[in-house]
Amino acid sequence: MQTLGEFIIEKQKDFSEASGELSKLLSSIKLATKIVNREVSKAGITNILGAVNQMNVQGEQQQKLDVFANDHFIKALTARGVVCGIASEENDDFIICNPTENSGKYVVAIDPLDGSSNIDVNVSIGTIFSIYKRKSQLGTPVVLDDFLQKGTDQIAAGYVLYGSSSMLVYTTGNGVNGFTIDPSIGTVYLSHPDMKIPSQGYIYSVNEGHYNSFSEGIKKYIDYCKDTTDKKPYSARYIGSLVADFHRNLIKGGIYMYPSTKSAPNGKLRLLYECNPLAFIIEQAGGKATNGKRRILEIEPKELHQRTPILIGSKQMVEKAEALISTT
Ligand code: P6P
Repeated sequence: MQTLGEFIIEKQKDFSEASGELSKLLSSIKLATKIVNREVSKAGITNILGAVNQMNVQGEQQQKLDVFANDHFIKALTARGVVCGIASEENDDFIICNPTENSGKYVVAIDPLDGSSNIDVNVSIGTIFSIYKRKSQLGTPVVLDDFLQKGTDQIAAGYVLYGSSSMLVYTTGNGVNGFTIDPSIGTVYLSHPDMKIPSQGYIYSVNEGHYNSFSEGIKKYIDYCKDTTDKKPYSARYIGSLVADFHRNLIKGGIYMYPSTKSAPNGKLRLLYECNPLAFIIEQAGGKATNGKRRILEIEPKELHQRTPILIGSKQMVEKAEALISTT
């Protein structure tokens, strides 16, 4: 089986102007993935469980593994000199990498450990990342505008799922490929080449505890999912861990929704380092991602941690939801 390292080198030939910097960046993500995976897989037996007494920019209790993951992804991304700036869910402001040279060609937006509230109950969690070319001049410090680029401008995007087996899934705009970590030797193998999401699925993922505060259109779609008069019944599957729900839907078909609610009018999920990278991946896999009215990748970012409602998954399911939303 081909390793991730061999795959990155082979695919580098797809980019005639490739100077190897994106390959170096992807390899740094591979390194951080293996380090975080090792800690996540033994979280139960080290003192890394539980929360540190800090709150992150989201006002959420930071879990120790959050901090560990954030530190190691930032360290790995900074070490190779190809990244000039990082926007992380765990940091209020963006990070300037290598401020003396500012030579990095890329910026990265990352959620180092999404779903971390699930750590203590042993539910799969994930890392989500998005890669852009900087807009500002090489040699100058990275600026906010380098991060506020539309999702359509992403160079690459991916996620890591720390689960029963841990996987790295990513795209550079030429399809989606999944790699599985062999923990016994730490090698990462191409296990899911050219991933495609079924255009129709029978799984819907949404926190129905918020049902009463959803819009009429979202309620209509959820009622449609439950309706069995003239269609096969759907299954409700909601793990409460975005990467786990997303990955299952990518493989089996399905739709994940985090709509706006009365208390969260822009939804809960972040545009830069959750919705845009997953939207890039799902479109490359033949699926669709929208805020209910607009393609996620077309949304113009205004700030680092801005939220957006999201419906993402099988094309026909997302389109059915959009059609019902448009009638209200
Ligand atoms: P709720 C985890 O905090 C997360 O960001 C996603 O991983 C997950 O899908 C969602 O929030 C769960 O949110 O409001 O349903 O508990």
